[in-house]
Amino acid sequence: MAQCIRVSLGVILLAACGCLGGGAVAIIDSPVAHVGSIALQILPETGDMAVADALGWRAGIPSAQVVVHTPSGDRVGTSDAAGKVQLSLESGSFVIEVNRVLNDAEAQRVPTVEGALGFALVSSLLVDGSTPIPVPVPAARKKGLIISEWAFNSAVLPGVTGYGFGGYFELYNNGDTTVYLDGMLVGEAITAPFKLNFATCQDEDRLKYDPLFLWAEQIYRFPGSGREHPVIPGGVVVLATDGIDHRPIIANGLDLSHADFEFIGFNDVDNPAVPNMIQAGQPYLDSHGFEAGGAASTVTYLALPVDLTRAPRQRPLSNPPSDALAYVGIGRTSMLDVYSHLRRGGYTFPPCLPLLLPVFDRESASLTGDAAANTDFVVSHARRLFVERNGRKYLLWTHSSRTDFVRGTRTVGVVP
Ligand SMILES: [Ca+2]
Ligand SMILES: [Ca+2]
Repeated sequence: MAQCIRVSLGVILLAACGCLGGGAVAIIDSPVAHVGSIALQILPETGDMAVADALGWRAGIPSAQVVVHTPSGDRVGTSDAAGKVQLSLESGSFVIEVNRVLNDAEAQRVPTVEGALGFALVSSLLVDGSTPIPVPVPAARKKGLIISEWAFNSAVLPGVTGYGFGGYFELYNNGDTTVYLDGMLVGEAITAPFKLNFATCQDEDRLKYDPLFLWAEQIYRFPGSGREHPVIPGGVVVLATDGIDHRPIIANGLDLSHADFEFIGFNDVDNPAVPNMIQAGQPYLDSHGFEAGGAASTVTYLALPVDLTRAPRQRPLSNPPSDALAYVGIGRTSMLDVYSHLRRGGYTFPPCLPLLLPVFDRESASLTGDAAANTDFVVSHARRLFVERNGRKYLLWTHSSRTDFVRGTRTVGVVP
């Protein structure tokens, strides 16, 4: 999912697509400001044709709610029976939102194995005067066990350094069958969002842009040998850096002493009432266990059990002194879910984007606040509620963090 950024440079318009490895740069003679009725063709994504065909929607998604956010206000419409919607738009790059929830009759026409709930998209829309503009929209699926909330923003203690131990993330069983956590893996994969003085962007490419493996230093394994840690449909699992009551320590701290699991580091507290995750990656990385989101960017993953003794390993080119530092490859087919987040602005160094390949996450979210880090401590990134059916809440999973997650206040242990 290339994000296209347009910068006006006098009489020329420089269109730079932030694609993998840099991307194409096109010079256009002059800026064109088309104002008028533009047709958007709301289509199913190519990977979702089994869902689309069951509904007869291959050529277009009908009755989809479409919103395009422009500087002069939102343009809102609903697609017709052929999936087309006419909106008044000028040229530029805008944020587009599309939502289409299946009704009960439609849901029954789709094979159960697809787990489809509808279609949804939040992405960039490039309006350049051509019409109609195709807008491929992925299916929203139940999927199963997924990451439902992510809250690893550091707090700032007055007169002290940052307090990064009050964070947590949450899993939710969005499917209709019980799953077992035993042996599953969680952690953070390489992010490398910007170019450092001693490295080029390309140094990290073989780790960041491997289509077969997500490469991670941080790997934690759930305890249990098979069926000791079930999660029923609609069940929530909280994983805290420190499963303690943070309220006496830090303003706006949470009581995480009832977390389902906690992480243990080399200089840590250990609440005996909270089961510990098992360190399975680089052992010396974290003093208190898993803390995601260094520099406010992350690739946080959830994976099926993997025999790590047989997993591939390699060292990053940009860290020659760190001989002990090895990244472990976790296969794409073992990935259950990935939440990726890209900090918006504030980089001293040039960015190296995207964070990861779309096969792992179609587009990264970017939900950083503009305020200082200590105000973001109370903020979490939470998966949106998509539909409630038969008393069950189904969250939005389209394999795109940008589409699926929103910024909000923390709701530990509770889904929206
Ligand atoms: Ca800990
Ligand atoms: Ca413990």
